[in-house]
Amino acid sequence: MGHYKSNLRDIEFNLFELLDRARIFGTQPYPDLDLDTAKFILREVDRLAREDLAESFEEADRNPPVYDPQTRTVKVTPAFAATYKTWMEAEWWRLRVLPELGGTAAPSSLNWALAELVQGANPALWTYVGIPTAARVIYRHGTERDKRIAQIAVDNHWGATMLLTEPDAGSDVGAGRTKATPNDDGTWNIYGVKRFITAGEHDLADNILHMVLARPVGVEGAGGPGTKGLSLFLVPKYHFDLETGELTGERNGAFATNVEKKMGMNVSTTCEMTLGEDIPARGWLLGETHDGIAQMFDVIEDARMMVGSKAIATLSSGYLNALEYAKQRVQGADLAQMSDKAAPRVTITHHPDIRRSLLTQKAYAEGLRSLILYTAAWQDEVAIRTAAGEDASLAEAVNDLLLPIVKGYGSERSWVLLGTESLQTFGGSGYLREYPIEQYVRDAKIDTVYEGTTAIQSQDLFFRKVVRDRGRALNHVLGEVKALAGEPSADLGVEHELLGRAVADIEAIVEKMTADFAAARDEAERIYQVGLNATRFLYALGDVVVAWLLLRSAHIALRALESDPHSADEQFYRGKVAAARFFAREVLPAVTAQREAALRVDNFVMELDEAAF
Ligand code: ST9
Repeated sequence: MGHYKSNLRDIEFNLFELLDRARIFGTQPYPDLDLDTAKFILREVDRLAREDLAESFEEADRNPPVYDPQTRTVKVTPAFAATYKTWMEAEWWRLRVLPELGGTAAPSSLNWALAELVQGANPALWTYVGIPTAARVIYRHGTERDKRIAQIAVDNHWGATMLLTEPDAGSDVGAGRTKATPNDDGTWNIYGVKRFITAGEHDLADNILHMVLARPVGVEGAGGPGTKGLSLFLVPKYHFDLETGELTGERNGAFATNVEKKMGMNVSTTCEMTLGEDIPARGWLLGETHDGIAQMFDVIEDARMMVGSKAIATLSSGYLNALEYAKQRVQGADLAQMSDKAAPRVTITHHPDIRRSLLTQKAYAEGLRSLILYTAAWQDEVAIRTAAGEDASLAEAVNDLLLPIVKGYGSERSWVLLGTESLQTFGGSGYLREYPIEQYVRDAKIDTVYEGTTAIQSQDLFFRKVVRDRGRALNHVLGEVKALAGEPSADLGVEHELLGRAVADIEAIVEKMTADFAAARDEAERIYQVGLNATRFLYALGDVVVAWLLLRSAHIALRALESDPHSADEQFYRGKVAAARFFAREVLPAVTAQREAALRVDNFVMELDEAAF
């Protein structure tokens, strides 16, 4: 048996019972994908993930890619190369490719459900299959020439990367110094060093298309300071014929000059890329417009979703591995017989703290899955409304609001719980390489860091998704939460009350942060108080949205149990109710504590002399 334990039943519950996705298949803009086919794909990818894609998980970790500084090339271990080939040949990745480029239009919700299965089985695999996203962004923003490049890249299964980060420009992308100068033939030469570039060099694909942020020099109206002065260039590893797509055999000047040694995600190459050092690095300006950061954010939004999806995929498998272990591991007597030294030993699932831990893992894993698929359902809504020529602005705003929660809150909760609960359930064995959990913990830590750290997600959430949006999306979501909290419920009355209180807590935190933000106009230092509360707000809002989704799920489960109390799904539904009840009772009261802490925030932390730290 492989390491990966998927939860297809819960994925289907979310898609078809909670989010009512069945109704969107076979209709615009997904006319070619009916519901039966979608369900078949889910089952097929689930099987493929568990039986095939998971196979190289451990070997690829123990045998990281080998970098040769002479040739500046990388060889990926054959076991992982075989996994990559299996996924590419299965062709399911084409569900993410635009129909204009030969793909099949599929709802985001289906695609992110599939992403969970793939990333749960082999978390690094997705980082090598960036081309559907890259091609979509290139097609959307590009000229006819760029659209052709996107087509060539898809047809030839090229790799794709995003080159933002530099040694002195991490979170602060606008500090980037990579430069671009125009050539007479319409191409550009790029010069600079990029760092932490995922899949920057490897031997899995014939070519790699780098999406590079660089600052044009000597060009009127472009190249100013900060992110707004950056433009986006398409820079291939190998030159190719724009007509036929065939590689010319000529190497372009974008080379990996180092591959990092890391804590986890070992098979995913993290490269230093040097451009234009010994031979020119030539590329094209995407869309012939100097709008690089906005274009790149089209990629980043997808990648942030990807990171959240990877994190929860790992947490879910971590939980299910821990559950299996706990059901078999005999240790200690039942607590109720603790004074009887001769009492029979029991499996650890009998112990209260293990039950607390397992339900914590279950509630978060399932709640975070709901959060991701709920977000994806808003992405479906954007596509459906746009195709119908209707206003999609609310759907866009809600998706934007949820993205930093998916990425920031999702990755933090997953990484922490994998360490404190999933690994802990195994006791000392969790620390051993014999079980997959230690690798899960190592592989998951990066999720809180790359694609914008948690601090960046918190700031994005408050400044951009709440303040700049004037609270429209937040009020919409909180309005839905309040509506459920206000409904009387015989079964979940206490939980509704707790949810109602937690929404009020969120509103109080937002009020305090908004007041500080407004006061900062006259008193600049007041903005520090917003900064001090930003991560707290991200986590608290995440907990409230997850509690709401779990409670909605619990109501569906209660209705199902009422209509057929002894169905094959009885325990599944009872588990849904238990997860919601547990989460509301255990987690939501902590939101009240966060409110108290948030309201007390002043500037003393900022005024402390550095020497006192
Ligand atoms: C990385 C790689 O970490 C991780 C690898 C993951 C695996 C990837 C897969 C393999 C690669 C494949 C590549 C291709 C395909 C990808 C497929 C993925 C599956 N929403 O607030 P301002 C824009 S990479 C939308 O003033 P500052 C907007 O245009 C490194 N747009 O910011 C805005 O203008 P306006 C990851 C946004 O103060 C403009 O930016 N690095 C958003 O200038 C300026 O905004 C990071 O993620 C948004 N949320 O700059 C960087 N925010 O306002 C983290 C901004 O007019 N740092 N824009 O609309 C940040 O995000 C900073 O906040 C900052 C600040 C750079 C934006």
